[in-house]
Amino acid sequence: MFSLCSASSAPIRSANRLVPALAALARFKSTSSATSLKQRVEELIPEKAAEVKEVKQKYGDRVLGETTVNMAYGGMRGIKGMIWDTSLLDANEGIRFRGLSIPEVQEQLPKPKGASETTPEALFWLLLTGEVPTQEQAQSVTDELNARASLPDFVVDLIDRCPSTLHPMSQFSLAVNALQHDSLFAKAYHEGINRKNYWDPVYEDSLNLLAKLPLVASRIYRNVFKDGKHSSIDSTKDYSQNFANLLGYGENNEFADLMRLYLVIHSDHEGGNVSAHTTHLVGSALSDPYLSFAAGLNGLAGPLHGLANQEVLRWIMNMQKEIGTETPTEDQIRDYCWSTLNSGRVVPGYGHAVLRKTDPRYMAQREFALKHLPEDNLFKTVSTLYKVVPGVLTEHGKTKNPWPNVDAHSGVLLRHYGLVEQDFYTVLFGVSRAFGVLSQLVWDRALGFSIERPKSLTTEAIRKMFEKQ
Ligand code: CMX
Repeated sequence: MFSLCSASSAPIRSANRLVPALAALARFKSTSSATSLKQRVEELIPEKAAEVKEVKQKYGDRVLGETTVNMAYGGMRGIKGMIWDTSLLDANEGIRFRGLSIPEVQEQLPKPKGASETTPEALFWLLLTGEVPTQEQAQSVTDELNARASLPDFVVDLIDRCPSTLHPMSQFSLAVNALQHDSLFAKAYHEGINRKNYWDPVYEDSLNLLAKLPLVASRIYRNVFKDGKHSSIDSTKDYSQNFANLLGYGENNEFADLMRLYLVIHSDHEGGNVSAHTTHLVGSALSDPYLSFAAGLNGLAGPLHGLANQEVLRWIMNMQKEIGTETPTEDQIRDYCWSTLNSGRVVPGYGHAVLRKTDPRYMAQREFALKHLPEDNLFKTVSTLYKVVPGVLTEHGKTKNPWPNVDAHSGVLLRHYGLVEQDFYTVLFGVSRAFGVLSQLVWDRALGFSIERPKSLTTEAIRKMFEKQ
């Protein structure tokens, strides 16, 4: 499956335009009869290691790009300096998971019986192997996760003792750090595991962590916003249905489908974004998956990253309140955008560091809304924003990308089904993000990636460097 021709480059792109999609997608079919994900990953490791060795031998000295002084000051934007095999972001096309676009993932990956959307379990198989799983393979991941879904008593106690005024993301990060108590990688390292085998306990920790996340997240939700009563995992249901049940919205099949969609599309966005890069960076010091992911969550909690989804809804609702209508006109929205920009704030949910077109994750959510809630007033406002904001931001002239990102749409969907507590939204993003960053973390250790240590400079050093010339 892994070939020198990167899983996320030319062939599938040309499949969109030139050759029949089915022929191109055949390469995503597994050639293995492995029924367990771990078995399949183990089969693939030598193949992938050989591929990396070959690439390093052939192209190791080639230059990937230049680094300018502005890039160093500008958040390292555009510097190519990291390997992230699970997904690749194209500025115009958006994200591809192992080469598959979001619509292709929705179409190709198996869905549970009665569901309209594919699952994060099926996506996890794709992210880890580069192969579209069969129904049975996806189900095997569901079964594995259900079997591992329980929390140690002290973690339950820890979450229950958090004041409801502590932000849900802080509680989430706290609980994930506490789960580190049972890290198999940390234990194996302490006992002197051979570095060739690092990936094995990292895989186990990752599965255990993924399995526990809905219990942690829903416990926080029900403690902070509801009655503090909790239910348990139903081993006959998929991850998203269970998560919907735990949150208290499981009776609504549309909400379970929304969870499936949400958890799939927020999972991975190549390696340079704050939550992915942080997880990868901390993991490179051989911190275990719990510590690495908790670090990533702390980055996701920033308002320029994952917290933007709560900011978007707050901003829209303030706008509705200030204007005095649930369905403001285009002119009213335009004026409100300008007042936000003129007061030195960003329009949340718009712009992106890499993307230069509308985020396909936004479009996937918009399509869900058009299908299930076309008459929702908040959705109508989100649609009007889509008409107005790009023009305003273009006229404003600062942002390189005036188009909406994923966070511009998620809140309106959650709110429609009654999940109105905005402060919880980034926790949902975090549960999803775990699928992406943990699958790459398994490969980081399987391929023996180095501890990260880029070079930094002082301003004075830069000045001297060029004054000399
Ligand atoms: N509203 C107002 N100004 C914006 C803007 C927006 N939505 N997006 C970018 N800009 C401004 C930047 O603040 C920057 O201004 P300065 O030069 O004064 O610093 C300028 O435009 C250039 O920025 P950029 O190169 O286009 O974008 P960046 O890579 O610096 O930042 C992002 C990307 C997402 C942080 C930015 O677009 C932003 O703040 N958007 C709003 C918050 C948001 O939606 N975040 C979620 C992103 C998705 C995610 O990670 O979850």
